[in-house]
Amino acid sequence: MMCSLWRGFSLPLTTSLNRRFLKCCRQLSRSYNIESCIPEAVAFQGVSDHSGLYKFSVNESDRFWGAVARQRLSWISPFHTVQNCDFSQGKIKWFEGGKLNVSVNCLDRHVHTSPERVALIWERDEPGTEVKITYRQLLELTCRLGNLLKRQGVRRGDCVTIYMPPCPLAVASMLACARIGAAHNVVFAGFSSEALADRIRDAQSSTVITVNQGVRGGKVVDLKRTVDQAVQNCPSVQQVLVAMRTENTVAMTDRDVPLEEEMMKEDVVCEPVAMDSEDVLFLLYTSGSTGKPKGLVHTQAGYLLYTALTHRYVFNYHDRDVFGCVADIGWITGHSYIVYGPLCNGGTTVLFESTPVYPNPGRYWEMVERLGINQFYGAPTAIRLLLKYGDEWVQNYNRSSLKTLGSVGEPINTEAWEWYHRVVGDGRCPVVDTWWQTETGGICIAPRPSDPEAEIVPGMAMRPFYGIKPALLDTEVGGALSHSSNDSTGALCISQAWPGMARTIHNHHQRFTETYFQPYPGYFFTGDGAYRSKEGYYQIVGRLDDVINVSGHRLGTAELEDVVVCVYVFVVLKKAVMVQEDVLAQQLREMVSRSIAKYACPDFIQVVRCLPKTRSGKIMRRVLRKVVERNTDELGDLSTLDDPDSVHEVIRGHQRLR
Ligand code: 6R9
Repeated sequence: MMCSLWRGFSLPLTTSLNRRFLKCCRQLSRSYNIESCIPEAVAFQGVSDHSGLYKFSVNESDRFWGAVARQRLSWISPFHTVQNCDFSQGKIKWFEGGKLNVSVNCLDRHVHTSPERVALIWERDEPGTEVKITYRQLLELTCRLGNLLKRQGVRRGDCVTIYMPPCPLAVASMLACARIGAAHNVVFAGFSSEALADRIRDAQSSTVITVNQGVRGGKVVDLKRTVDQAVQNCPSVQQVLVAMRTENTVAMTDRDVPLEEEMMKEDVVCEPVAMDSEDVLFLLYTSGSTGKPKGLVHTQAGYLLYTALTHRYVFNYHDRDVFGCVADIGWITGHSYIVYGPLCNGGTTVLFESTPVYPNPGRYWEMVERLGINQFYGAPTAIRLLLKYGDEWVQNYNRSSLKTLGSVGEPINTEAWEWYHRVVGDGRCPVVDTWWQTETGGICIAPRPSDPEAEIVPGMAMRPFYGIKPALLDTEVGGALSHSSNDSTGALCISQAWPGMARTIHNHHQRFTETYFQPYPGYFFTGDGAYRSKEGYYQIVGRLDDVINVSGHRLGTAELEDVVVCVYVFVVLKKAVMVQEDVLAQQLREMVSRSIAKYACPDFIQVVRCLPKTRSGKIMRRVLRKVVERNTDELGDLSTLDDPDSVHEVIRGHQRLR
């Protein structure tokens, strides 16, 4: 029974159950047409063209978001106030008075119209073994899990920790929480037991959901064992639900509950709870540059609306497209663009379990061909890695299904952008470089949020999404001066609220206001620096805490990274490149003085095998800086570090160089 659940999801569904089921859905859903677009929603308000619509969305944000929320979401009862926000207190509330259930919006209403449409394609580690789950099946799994959670004592307002790789039961677990009114706290299944324990303790979870083992890049990982170690130090945990990803048995204690076995005993109908718009949907921990990880809080209606809308318009997603976001569900990208945005839109979304180089560097593109992926969304770090292996790995596969290529997580340097566009997209797919954060909930700046024909400049995030009003503030004078003209640089802030933004840091509202609203009063501060071009397009120049000062000139890291990585340069060479270090150093110095300026020339150049990166692929620059400053006792929070050896190697190499 367990295996069939993982392999084929061939759950029996009797006609009578089916009827009950649909009746339940019908009561909850209103007619919904994914093809209807925003301009129609606000057309009655006299707006017809795209730039007019953007202006309307920021100038008349209540009318804009009110109309879109009524059109796009199914409400159990309507909201009375569109927004009630005050940045000075960090108060953000949207759609007050409204009641809805997120799982109904993501599942039931699509089951009502097209039950056999594929919701999830689970791209398992071994190529060619994918599993497809329809909306009907996903609703069934969600309901059974919801009932199981209730039987295990999970109540509305509780927070369930999910420690699972991307798989249908992980998505069903998230939606089951939403269905019964619990919050979820997904922890990336690559985190150590200490990092997991920290997050479970902070969230005060009584229930953890995990799998016996994970499978990634041909390797089996004992996830349940990590959970066992973690919960030893988590007194709040009363039970661990264990799904079987592999057939290997694991030791079970009194606390452990065999998930598939128990959920199969449950009913396939689970009454959705009517949630207030501002009830918590999930916590997601993200590490700051100092201090403990922050549990950012997202709520129901605003988050769902914002992810659905950005998913539809930034990627130009259309009904029946196959959306392939290769992030992990443990990051905000996975939450917003694998789960909530695509499912709210009734889309088909891919869950990628493997790595970009398993079993070989053609994996992504072989998958694109086999699954017919239309929108591919990945990270610059993977693009840079694949570029090193050469074009053939891409060209071996048919990529004609691709329509849009997305990038997220870091600035995408020109070489990677150009390769992605020319080689992967055959020069015919727009590359959308999407800027956003865990804190923003969804994409805020992207090339084509409103106009599928708009110009795209390589390496620029370009334009704000509907309702997003960016501002560049002067970092030197404490934000007193705001740059309103074009061709200027500053701290990237957002000057009015949008529905997708985080509401607080779990249990630390003061830290929330201090971090995001106090640095520039009246604005949400992103922590990133940006440049606004003469044409008014935005380019992200990297984290402000990464800004480096060379001979009195402020340099954003992205600017330098276009050529090399930093002024103390760490160089990672392409595979099979053999070069003497001093020759390389000379060449790099010449490149920098030619492309940027003489003053930017690096003093030290260190060749390394790899850079210390977070598990989501961001370079941990603060760690590099500490190494260079010889402050290796103060490396800070390393819980997100992917490969601990990388730091030791960098330290050893640095010592050799001095
Ligand atoms: C979605 C995500 C957020 C930080 C953000 C910025 C960097 C993300 C970017 C980008 C340049 C882009 N970032 N997208 N920088 N261009 N397109 O990654 O969320 O993990 O919270 O990271 O990532 O520095 O502030 P999160």
